[in-house]
Amino acid sequence: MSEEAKKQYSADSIQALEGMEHVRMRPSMYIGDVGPRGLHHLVYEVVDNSIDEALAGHCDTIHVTINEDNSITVEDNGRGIPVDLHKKEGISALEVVMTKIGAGGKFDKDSYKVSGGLHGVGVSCVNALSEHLKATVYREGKIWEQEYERGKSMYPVKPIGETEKRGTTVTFKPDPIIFTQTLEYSYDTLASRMRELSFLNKGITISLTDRRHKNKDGEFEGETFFSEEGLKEFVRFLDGNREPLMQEVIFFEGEKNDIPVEVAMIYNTSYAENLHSYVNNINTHEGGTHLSGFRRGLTNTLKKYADSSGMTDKLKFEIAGDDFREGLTAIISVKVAEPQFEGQTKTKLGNREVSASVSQAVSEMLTDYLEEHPDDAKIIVQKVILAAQARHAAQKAREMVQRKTVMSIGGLPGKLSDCSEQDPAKCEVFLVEGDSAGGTAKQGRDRNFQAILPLRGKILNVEKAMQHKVFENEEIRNIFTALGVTIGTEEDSKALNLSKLRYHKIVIMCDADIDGSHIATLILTFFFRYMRELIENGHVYIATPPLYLVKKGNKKQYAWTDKERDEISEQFGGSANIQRYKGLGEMNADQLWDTTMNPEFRTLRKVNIENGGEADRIFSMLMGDEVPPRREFIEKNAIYANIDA
Ligand code: 0RA
Repeated sequence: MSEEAKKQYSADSIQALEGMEHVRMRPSMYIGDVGPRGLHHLVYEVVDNSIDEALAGHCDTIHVTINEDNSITVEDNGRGIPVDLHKKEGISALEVVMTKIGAGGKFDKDSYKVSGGLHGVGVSCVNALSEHLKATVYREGKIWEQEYERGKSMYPVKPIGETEKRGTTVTFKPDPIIFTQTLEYSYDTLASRMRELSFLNKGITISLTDRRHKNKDGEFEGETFFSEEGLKEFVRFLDGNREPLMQEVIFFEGEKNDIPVEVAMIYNTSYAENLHSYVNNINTHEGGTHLSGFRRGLTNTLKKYADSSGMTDKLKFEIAGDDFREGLTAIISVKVAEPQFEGQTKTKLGNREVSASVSQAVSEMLTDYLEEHPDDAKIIVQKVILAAQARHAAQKAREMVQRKTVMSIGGLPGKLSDCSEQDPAKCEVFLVEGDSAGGTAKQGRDRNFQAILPLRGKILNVEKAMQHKVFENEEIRNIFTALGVTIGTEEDSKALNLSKLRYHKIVIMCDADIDGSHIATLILTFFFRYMRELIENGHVYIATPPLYLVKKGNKKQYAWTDKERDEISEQFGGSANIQRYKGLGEMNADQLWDTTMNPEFRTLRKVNIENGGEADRIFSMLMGDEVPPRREFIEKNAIYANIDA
């Protein structure tokens, strides 16, 4: 390097550092949080760069490895990140990509970056938040390498050998100074995202290897994901536990005003609406303009078709938007050059122009589809008519709920033992299985801020019930009124109104056995289908009562697992008296308070939906008609596996 170049090199390094330092100072601004979620986002960010290279047509295979030390390696067979001098920056392009915030891979002006992590921040962020990162580039016959410590390059990019290969390999180890909560990668979380990416980007092979664990045959655990049919397969995967109404998944793709739109959908015998939407491979949990465009396109097209078919002539009321989506499972995936994300979790697409594009694209393509598939078209219209009739009945039932609400004393259900605090942010309500446990909880609670709502045994399985049955159900009506949540507006019969939510913590408290977890799952299913925003906004929790009380002399301690039980017993010098709690009812009020309700000592598990598709599949499996997969799942007692992080 010349003196001049050296000066430039260090000047640029300093400037780059400022951006990188900022990432380290405010990591959450860039990756959302520094808990397990942020930790996993680092992987997605790196993989997204390889996906972009694949979408540009230069790469078809991506290998992701969880190494023994919980570092991650992402390897692709793309063109390799350029290593030549970046004219403006005066350093290797590779170093620019790795150390400049916002540099991304935007050399190619023609190929807009379509994928991108939740915040689309680029691999330099990952570098800044890693205690060590190594980038290796295989390109034009040579191997190049550069390493970094906490985002600072350790030496200029150097050639280290020759190769026939092409591609980029990045290995990074998240920085323990930043990720203080955990550094441990979850295989399942990564696998579910890699599977999702393979469905969203058909034709790309994505493998995941876990070098921390070997299977029986002495091989590392892992899976390879590849989808030939993309979204079509994704829909079949999501609906694996439901009964389809048609043989083939409806699929169409096209482009409108430079926005690529892909839709796969099928109707099934259930009453649930299952829409999953993606923008640039990001799951838009909160929906947005693309989703409303899809809804409008679907409604208009089906309405037109139904009217012209004459099948709806005898109907005495209007068909509503919802009716077109009952029993519909659909995935809509769009690519937007400059997406604007809004909403609580920044997963709602805000770009106004997208709505009309998607709506037009869907209308045109669905109209063609219906013309060409009259049998499917007929099935859909029949399903829609049934849905409209059921909704009509449901509306009557709902009006009854509202009237009852006004009539009962103070508007609250008689079974609710309310708390005295008035500020919802400070209030908690425990939904407790059974009247007897409800009684204990009522005695044990702190009545200042804790309310108790006992629920009778098994609550209704909403996955299998029609909407009007759900609204007629007394337990469910009690939940609505106790929480202060109302549902339904003129335009949208399922719109939630959370503005009068009476408790910011809603705690499901059930026995720590199979029955208890089944009941917890029923309640969760209800929240998932009818009050999903409560979960999304982080209001829903699961209490964790202990399994054992270990006693010896005047020493006693609770245990939540068999291992804990044995350890405590040993601490007590062995031969301790062990009481197994078969249910909440066996605990007295003090014990319940000490172990499960007292904010100082309890553990509440917050329910969150990391992956809507996965949660949807699990609920439809747990609560649907097919018994064997449900039994197997419950027996493995991993009920909350992918629902609760
Ligand atoms: C921009 C230009 C070129 C390659 C890439 C980006 C690239 C970036 C990443 C990140 C991970 N893997 C990647 N593979 C490629 C190459 C342009 C050219 O060769 O003309």
